[in-house]
Amino acid sequence: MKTEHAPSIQRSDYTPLAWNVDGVDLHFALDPAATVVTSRLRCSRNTQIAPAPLRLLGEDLEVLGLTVDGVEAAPGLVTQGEGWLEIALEGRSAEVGIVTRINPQSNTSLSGLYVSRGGFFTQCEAEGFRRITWFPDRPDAMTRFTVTLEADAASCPVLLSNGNLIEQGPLAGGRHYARWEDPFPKPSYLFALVAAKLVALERRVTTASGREVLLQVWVEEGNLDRTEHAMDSLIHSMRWDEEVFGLELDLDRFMIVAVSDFNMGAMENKGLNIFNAKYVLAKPDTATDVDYEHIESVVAHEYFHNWTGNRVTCRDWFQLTLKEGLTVFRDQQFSADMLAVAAGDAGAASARAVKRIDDVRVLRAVQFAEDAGPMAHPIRPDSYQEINNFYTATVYEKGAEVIRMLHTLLGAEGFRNGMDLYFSYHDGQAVTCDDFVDCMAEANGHDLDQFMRWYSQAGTPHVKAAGAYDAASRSYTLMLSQHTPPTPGQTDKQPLLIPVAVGLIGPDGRDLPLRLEGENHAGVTTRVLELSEVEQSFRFLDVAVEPVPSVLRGFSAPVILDLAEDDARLAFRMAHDTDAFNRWDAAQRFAERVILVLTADAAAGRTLAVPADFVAAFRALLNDAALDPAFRAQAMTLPSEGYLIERMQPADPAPLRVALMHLMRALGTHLADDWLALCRTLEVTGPYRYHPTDAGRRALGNLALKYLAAAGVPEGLAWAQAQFARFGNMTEGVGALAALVQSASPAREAALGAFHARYRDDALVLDKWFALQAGAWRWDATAAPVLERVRALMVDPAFSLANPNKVYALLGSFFRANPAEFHAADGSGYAFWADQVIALDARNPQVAARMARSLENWQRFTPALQALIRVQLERVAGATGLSPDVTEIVEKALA
Ligand code: 0A1
Ligand code: ZN
Repeated sequence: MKTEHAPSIQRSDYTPLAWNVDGVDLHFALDPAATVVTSRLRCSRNTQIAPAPLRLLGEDLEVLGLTVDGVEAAPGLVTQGEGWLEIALEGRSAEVGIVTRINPQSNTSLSGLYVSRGGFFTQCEAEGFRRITWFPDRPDAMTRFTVTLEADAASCPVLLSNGNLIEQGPLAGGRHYARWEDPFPKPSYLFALVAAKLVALERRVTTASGREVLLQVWVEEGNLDRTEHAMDSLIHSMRWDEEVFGLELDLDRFMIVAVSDFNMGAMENKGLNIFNAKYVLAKPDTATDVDYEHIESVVAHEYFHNWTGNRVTCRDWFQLTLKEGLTVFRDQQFSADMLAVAAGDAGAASARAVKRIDDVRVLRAVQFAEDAGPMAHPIRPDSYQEINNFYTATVYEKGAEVIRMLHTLLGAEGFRNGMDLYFSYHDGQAVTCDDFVDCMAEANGHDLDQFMRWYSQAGTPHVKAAGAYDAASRSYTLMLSQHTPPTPGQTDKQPLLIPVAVGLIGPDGRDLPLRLEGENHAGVTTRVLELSEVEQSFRFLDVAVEPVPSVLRGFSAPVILDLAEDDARLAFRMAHDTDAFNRWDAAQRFAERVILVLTADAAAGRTLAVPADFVAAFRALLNDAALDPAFRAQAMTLPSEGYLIERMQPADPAPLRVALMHLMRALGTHLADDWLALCRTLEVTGPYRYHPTDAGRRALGNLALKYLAAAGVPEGLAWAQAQFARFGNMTEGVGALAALVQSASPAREAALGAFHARYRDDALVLDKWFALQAGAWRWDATAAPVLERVRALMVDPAFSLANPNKVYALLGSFFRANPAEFHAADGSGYAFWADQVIALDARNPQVAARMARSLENWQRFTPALQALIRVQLERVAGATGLSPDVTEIVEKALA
């Protein structure tokens, strides 16, 4: 454990390295309790700056030896402090030798070298390498690595590291070794090793330039039949990056390894990507369509990092969005293209919109909340206490939106030119966000100075839109204004450059051609306006009739759009907006309005009534067979509770839940015949395939069951039970189970029991079982609080606080996906939260901090809830030996 109050690290404090490590030879004598790491660093002085000692970083290391140029380092040469060690090296170059001993088996933080199910694995981003050996563990220290692994041959027959295998063989005492050499200099955060009992699915493919490369997906033996989809995803990613960005795999071998214990999704270590097993393993019987989709995008994400992250990396961790925002944007584009191609010409636009909706849902529910709370930070933060706390939705998802805006402003070709210039200037370097945007500006002759404010300003901007039609001059004026609310440490906000895509819809539901004042060309029906001032108006000419504006099409900027629209207008756009994203958004806005009114009525004890107009508009969507089922499923899924809580002032989860249950029941009851008829048209025949058309049908069918089950419609419940009894793939199985769990049906418990019996030995499938129960609503008013179930599940033999996936499935779902139960009026959820955060922190601070964040926006809630939360936040803040990770979260929450 580090110091109790971690100091804040400032972006402005960056200083270059005094010594480069040109090469490192690492030798690992692997042993679960006592691994000896021998390291030889070939150092050369950075002659550009004033002489200074070599500074190495280390954590929880036992030093067995330290030499300089082969001679034991004299004590006077070495100075040591908390987490660092400096060696006063002479001359222009030196070789430093260090031997350390570490205990991987007792490493429960899953950062550094650790043991999982008998194998050795590493996780070095962001600062895990310093838990392996002393090193300049920062991303601008780029080094050529040669790695020798030595381990017991029986328990660890497979020995992997980055780059190329150059030698391997047996050793005495039942041990063996392998030597790997990575031809590319890299920062230590991209180092990886794996020593375990694994098998691989292999493919040989030829790259665009004609090189044959070996691809491997390594898993435990029993999981080999679940690797095909990850391999296909990898091959598709390779092809896409060649075609879209001209980027080719630069290694002879590319490996993916699945591990059961992993804090995050996956890690892009050079040539040796290590994945949370959840994002590798899939077969129809165990993985849902959504799992297949996630695997495809995570495999792509890690693969794309090979160029955006690895070949060009970050100068310091403040630049994290340089690699993450860009790589998320790339994986989003890849997934959209994959969906569009599979959907064919007729379905491509809808398929792309469905993907965009998915991404925006996450952004609005998670990132907007982050931007409105105590952890709000710009996509390029100015300071942090613990870097692990900054792998955030802001850095990743808002960062991707910022890249998307560049793509929108510069066009696909201009963006590609900027990327080409970026690689031509910076390949092999550790650079900054400014370097990236400068390349975009230079390649396009575009001034992006104002655009850079997106990198430095936190908070979600509000864009207000208001239109006025002038029949006499046949013109329509759209007034746009922007305002970004203050965030911690940033009270004054400057106007941003915001691309606002706009269309005007005529009374017949068709888009009108657009001609902006001062411009000649007419004909386009969606126009990207550049809002750069606090307030600006845009005048459209030759507008024959009063139009309905459709603003922020495709969600062209990560902002909150304030546009006054009455119910009739929302219903009109819900039925006619030609921009599929905005059509969905109109449905969401209408639903949000209805839900917030119902919530206020519930809080005041008034009778709840769902407006007939809303039900009619909803019914029209449900029955619009011309619409792609995947889109219909999106449009009829209500806004998430997390998002709605952000829209309430103050947030009160109990009446919100009452409102949501009432609305689900009403839509299930009033539209029961429509839902049942829909179910009959949606069945997918033939063997399971992961395909957007089939997935869309299954998603809509499962949604129909959810409404029917919520309303207790007997035929709907019977349908769910029948589907559950004979499900042929996990999407149908979990869909039916979810519908039963979200109902008052007595069949609920039997289904949960049957599911457990069938999958008791399958950890990943059981995660779904844990998550469903932790996220369950109480449809039966006599049922016990969900917290009781969560407590009971914690003692289930399949549950373990040591496994992050289990923690996220059970505790994460309860804290984040079940606000009404978690925020119970007696405060029991909060006391439980504090107990778990403290218990987790002792073993895994990163996981504990992620759980701790579920209460960071506590000041949104009612005064009564706030008072209860404060007590628990203070209890956690006062716990002894608290990690810097959790300390930063709770201190910022309480500040
Ligand atoms: N760079 C990885 C995610 C990752 C980040 C941090 C980790 O440990 C603290 C682990 C993985 C990615 O973007 O996929
Ligand atoms: Zn990433």
